[in-house]
Amino acid sequence: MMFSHLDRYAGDPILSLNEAFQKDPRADKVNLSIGIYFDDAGRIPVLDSVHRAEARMLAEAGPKPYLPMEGAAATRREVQKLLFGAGHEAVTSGRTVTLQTVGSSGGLKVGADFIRRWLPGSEVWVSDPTWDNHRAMFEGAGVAVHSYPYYDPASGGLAFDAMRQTLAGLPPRSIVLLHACCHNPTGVDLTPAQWQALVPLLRERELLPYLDLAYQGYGDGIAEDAHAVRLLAASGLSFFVANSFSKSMSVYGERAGALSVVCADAAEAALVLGQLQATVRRNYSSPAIHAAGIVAHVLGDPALRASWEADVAGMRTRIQAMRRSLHGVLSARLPGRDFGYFLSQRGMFSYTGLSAAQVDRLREEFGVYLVRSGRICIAGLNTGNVERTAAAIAAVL
Ligand code: KET
Repeated sequence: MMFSHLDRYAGDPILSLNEAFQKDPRADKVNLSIGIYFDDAGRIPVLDSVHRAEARMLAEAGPKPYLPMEGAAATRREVQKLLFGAGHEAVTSGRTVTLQTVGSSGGLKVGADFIRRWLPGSEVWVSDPTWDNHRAMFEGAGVAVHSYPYYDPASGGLAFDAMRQTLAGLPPRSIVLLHACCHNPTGVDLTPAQWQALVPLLRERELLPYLDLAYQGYGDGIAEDAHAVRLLAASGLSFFVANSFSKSMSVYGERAGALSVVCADAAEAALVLGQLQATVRRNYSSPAIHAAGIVAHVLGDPALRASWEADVAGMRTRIQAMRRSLHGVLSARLPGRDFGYFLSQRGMFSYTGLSAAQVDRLREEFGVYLVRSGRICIAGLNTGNVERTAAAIAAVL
């Protein structure tokens, strides 16, 4: 018996719930658990741009060698343009390195391993609350994780002063994990003015920001949602950014993502690239060639790019419409309560303030699945289920 001493894995709070949903036999069940965009018919869309990119790749029938550790050159170039904007000094100067990674999760973990090895005294501060896996990944890399105040339950908004106060007291070279847009799980983002106000603080305290950009395009727009990335790059700070195409291209299982590190100059960037390559080699050796092709074609071909941008706008607009419907039904049913947060929170998620017991009731009595923190994935709502889902939420509130 080699393994009988193992702790039983309790399961992941998000992924296990999604599995439980699949097994639920009720026809009218509603999946608001995992961060996946479903269309109005409740399906994961196949974007036309992605489909056409894949058709080209199939027609080309190219060989499938190993990619380099850092991924495909064309993909990395397109990611840089997407994140920083064409011609940004941080890119043209050569002081930014970008690796195509195995989803943004792969990028986050490679970055975490790199920090553990090369900034061994640094600890990570994540927002309270954050995506559960942030803590797990950094702790898994051997980096201690703490939190800074972020969500203000009283207002359903941002506790910005408390956040700033905590950040102002951190030791130099602490890593500050920030959601670049569409905060998961709360939907509460910093305004451009608040991002601007963070810059001098990050600089004075010598903090190292680590941006997670998993929902680009779901907030205000593709370029707009890169605001924080471009602001930090223009400010001259060094920072990390892990970005995902899972949601923005609806390619979850392809594992398409990237990790970029903005450095002081090109010489430093070359050192960083080398050690990131070494980190990748030790983890998964090299990323996926199919994901590389999708991203490079969709971003690099003007026609596919235009089609993709229109699809992202469509996904964003549909989510906003669902926010309005949810707000409308709940406000009508419970007139004494303020549900304005559904309208001000952005991206795929909102924090409902529902307790774990209320979440359990929603699942058991109404077949409505959401994470026990009270996070709701708005993209699981559609014109066919939003009214009864809102009614169910009103019933347990
Ligand atoms: N960052 C954030 C903030 C995030 O919400 C996810 C996924 C990822 C990174 C990972 O993305 P990827 O590029 O596919 O590795 N979040 C959803 C799914 C999950 O938990 O894995 C979710 O929160 O439901």
